[in-house]
Parts: sequence; structure tokens; C-alpha cells
Amino acid sequence: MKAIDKKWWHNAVVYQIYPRSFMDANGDGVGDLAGIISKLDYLQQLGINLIWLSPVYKSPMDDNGYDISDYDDIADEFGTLEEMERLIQEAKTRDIHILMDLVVNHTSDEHPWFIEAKKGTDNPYRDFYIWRKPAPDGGPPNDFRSYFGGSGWAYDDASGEYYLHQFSVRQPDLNWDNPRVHEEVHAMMNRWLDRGIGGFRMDVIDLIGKEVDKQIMANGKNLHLLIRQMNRATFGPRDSITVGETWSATPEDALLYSDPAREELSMVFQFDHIKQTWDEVHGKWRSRPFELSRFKQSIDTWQTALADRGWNSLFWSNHDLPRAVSKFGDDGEYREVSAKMLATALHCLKGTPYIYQGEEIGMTNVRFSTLEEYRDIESLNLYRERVASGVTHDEMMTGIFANGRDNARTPMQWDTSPNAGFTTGTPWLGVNPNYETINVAQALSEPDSILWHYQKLVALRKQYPILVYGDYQMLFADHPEVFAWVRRYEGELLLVINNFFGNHLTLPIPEQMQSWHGDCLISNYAPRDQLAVSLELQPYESFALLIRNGEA
Ligand code: TEU
Ligand code: CA
Repeated sequence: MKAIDKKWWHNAVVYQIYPRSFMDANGDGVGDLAGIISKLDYLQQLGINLIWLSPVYKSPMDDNGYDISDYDDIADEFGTLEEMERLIQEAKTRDIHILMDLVVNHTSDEHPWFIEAKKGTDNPYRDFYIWRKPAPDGGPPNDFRSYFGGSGWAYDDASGEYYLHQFSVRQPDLNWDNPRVHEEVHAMMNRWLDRGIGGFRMDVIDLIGKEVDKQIMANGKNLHLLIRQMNRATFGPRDSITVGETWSATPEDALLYSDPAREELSMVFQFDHIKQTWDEVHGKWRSRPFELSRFKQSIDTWQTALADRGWNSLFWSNHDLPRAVSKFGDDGEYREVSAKMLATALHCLKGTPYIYQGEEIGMTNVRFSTLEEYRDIESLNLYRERVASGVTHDEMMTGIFANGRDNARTPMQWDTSPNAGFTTGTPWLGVNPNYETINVAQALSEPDSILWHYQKLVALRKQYPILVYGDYQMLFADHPEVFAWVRRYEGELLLVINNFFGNHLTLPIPEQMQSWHGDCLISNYAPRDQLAVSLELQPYESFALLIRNGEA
């Protein structure tokens, strides 16, 4: 392996907080900054070094804060700017840095720029957004569709023009062909960096180079130039960490973003492994069963492509996705062992691991019995649109149960008190009824819990550079139930074996590996310290073995 430039964040683990659902300190049913501050000791104990905070800025909350009306202030329901500054400082004293969510593909329709822009075609802010004349029939300029359903164009009565919105109609797209937009956004980013944050998670950053009239949204021709300019003008000189959300990225794109020589981003989130369980035609609303072979192939491709240059992010879940254990493990009989297996697999790959809040206690998907109990704008809009076009209620609910965004957004389960200890009021979204058995208090009191397994993995990363820098090579590539690999670093060898299924199985071991033995760094059953002619693997068994006598 080529010597890579070491960065302070390479051995870090990121924890994602969805503020609305993490901890409510004042009993209004909505999580807040004071609630987060009250749980910093818990996060410090877990050992994480960075918090990715989903948006807390001023917002009408059409998309739970991904619609920002003031980048320099905090939404009343979350707290104040002073509290945000306190959170940054309090986290820092615990060696934790905050990543702010940078949402600059669009703003809220209540952002002053948009309010100005709507005042007329000659307003100085008009060109902050993307306006087009109607098609000859008076309809939208083209048939571009919004991710949240319906046309991606909204009509503005006053001017007789349409504006572009790739997401909700209340999230007008910013015009990145306008240099004044760059200036404003860069200055805003610098103000946040001056407040002491560690970097940014960049919402749909692959969309900002859009070439609207060609209907090219992702990967537009100026995209990488815009990111390099942003890097130079803001976080580049400050040694920050940045992660771009890029649904469109191929491994080749990821190299462009994350090769340090190009001075763009630290890494990107790519979703290839996530989309493996979506229907190829109908997308996320119709699941396709989990197939380990596709999943392995996907991860292997990314691990290999970014081996020498660039850097991977590692995640199973986030606030838009189903719960990891429900998606890729077993949230019934084998919830604990499968959640631990998934954790081991993720943290033993090469890249930066992200833990989504609640994953560390094995929180699961939720099934509300009525549509009225759901809050997510995407699920609600798409339900309306798809049911109107002939999809049945049951089919759509099945899609929402499997992949709807509220699965990840039910309140964090802290203890067995009412509403899982999340709030003393009425939670904005229902608590998963399984909180009586799945909660932080229970996990803290049980030495063998998923939580302590995560804590151990986070600590191992600090202790063993092989977990951070070791080369990755897949083993048993054709095995339909086992995902295994070796990592190699400075003469050391780490073997990682994961049974991704709930069956007992016999894994024949190739001759040259049969005598391997060493130290078991982590396991979800009795630790193993040696191989043999074959291994009898338990359901979802997984372990990482630092080999003492192997060929590195
Ligand atoms: O997500 C990008 C996005 O495209 C998601 O809407 C995702 O594609 C969808 O859930 C899958 O069908 C980011 C944020 O993570 C998300 O929460 C925001 O709603 C969205 O951008 C708009 O800001
Ligand atoms: Ca609150």
C-alpha cells in the first residue's frame, strides 16, 4: 500500500444526531440542543469523536430543518445560538467536534433571499434562484420531477415564471451559476468555522453543479470546480473534515471528491450498498430481498477502488434510511447478535464509520398502524402520488414499513419511563413500542449489550492502526452467507469473518489458513483464537482475529 497522508480524523468515529428525535429537555415533545448537551457524557463514554448534527438552523420545518430560512441562527424549538456555541464548547472539552449539516442546494421559501427574489424579475436576489418561463402550453418548462413527488417546477403568480425545486415546493433550488451565491455561502461557512466546528456534512452536494436546461442535476459540468472553490475559500486551510452526500457517485466520482491531491472533500456518502435492496424499477417503495452476494460485491468494489487514493465513509443507516438491524440483520430472534455482527463488519472495513443514533442499542424499524401517525414529507407525498396512480394502500404501507424515513426518526429510546425518557410531553413522532426492552439504560446495565460492543469497536480503532490503515482483501468471495476479509498493515494481519444469516453453517478453511491463530479483538459469541480445517459458525456469528502466525 502507498503511504497515505495521515489525518487527525482517520481513526475517528462519527455519531449522527437527528436533533428532533434525540433528547427533549423542555418537554415540548421536540428534541433540542439542551437535550443533546445533557447526553454528551453518554457520547463521550461511547468514545465517538465527531457528531454530525442534522440541521438545527432556523426553518419552517417543512422537511424537518433541511429547509433553512436563516443559516446564522437556530430554530426556536431547538434552542438559541448561545446554546449552540455552548454545545460546540462542551463537546470540545470531551474531545468531540461538531459537523454542521450544510444544506446549500436549496433554501427554505422563507429565506430572505427567496422572499426578495419573489418581489420581481429585477430584484437583486432574483438570480439567487432558478427561474424559467412557462412552456408554450403554460405548463412547467420541462417534465423534471421533484424527489418528493410532483413537478420539480412551481409557478409564481406574481412574475408568471416557474422556479426549480428538486425537493419540496418549499425548498427552492439555489442558482450556483451565480457567483454571488458562492460568496454568500462561503462567508456563512466561514462564520460557522469561526464558531469552532470541526467541519461539514454536505447535503446533496452532487446536485449543485446542475445544468437545468439539459435536465442534468447530479454531476453537472461545474460540480468539482465549485467544490474546489469552496474548499479553498472555507474549510481547506482549516484542517476540517467534510463529507458530501452524493447519491450519484460512482467509485470514479468518489476518487475525484476524496483524493487529497484534488483538494475537494474528505470523503463522500455513496449509497450503492443501500440501493441493493430497492426494486430496480420502483425504487425504495418496493423492496427487493437482501442478497448478500450483491451486497458483498458492492462493498468490495468500493473498498478496492479507494484503496490507494481517496477515502471511504462507512454506514448502514441514517435519518433517511431504515434501521440497520431491520434492513441487513434480524430485528426479531437474533436482534442482538445480528446488530453486533453488523457493527463489527462496518467498523472493520477501511474508512470512517458513522453510527446513526440508536443503532448502538439496536433500535428497529417501526410500523404505525395508520398513515396519520407518519410525519415524513417524502412518505406522505409519495403515498398520495402513488396511491392516486393505482398502487394499493397495503402495497404503499409495505414500502413505508421497509424503507420510509420515519423508521429512523422515532425518538431515541433512553429508558423505560413514559415515551422512553425522550420527553415528558407528547413526542412529535410516536415512540417505538419496543422501548420497554430496547433502551440505553438497559444497554448500559448489561455488560454484554450491543452498546458495549460498539464502545469496544470505537476503542479498538484507536488502539490498532491496522483497522484504520490496513489494506483490505475479500476472502470466500463466492460464499452466499459469509462476508469475510483480511486487512494487512506493516506485517500484521487481521481476519474478519461475518455470518450474515441466522443459520448454523460449516465454513471450510483453505489449507494455508488452517493453522492461523492469534488474538480475538472482538466477537459476538465465545471468542475464537484459532482456525481449523473448518469452522462451525453460529447464527450471525462474527469475529475479528489478529493473526500471530499468518503470511502477511
Ligand atoms: O437527502 C437527499 C435525498 O435525496 C433524500 O431525499 C433521499 O434521496 C430520499 O430519502 C431517498 O428516496 C438529503 C437529506 O438527507 C434529506 O433528509 C433531505 O430531505 C434532502 O436532502 C433535502 O434536503
Ligand atoms: Ca424541546
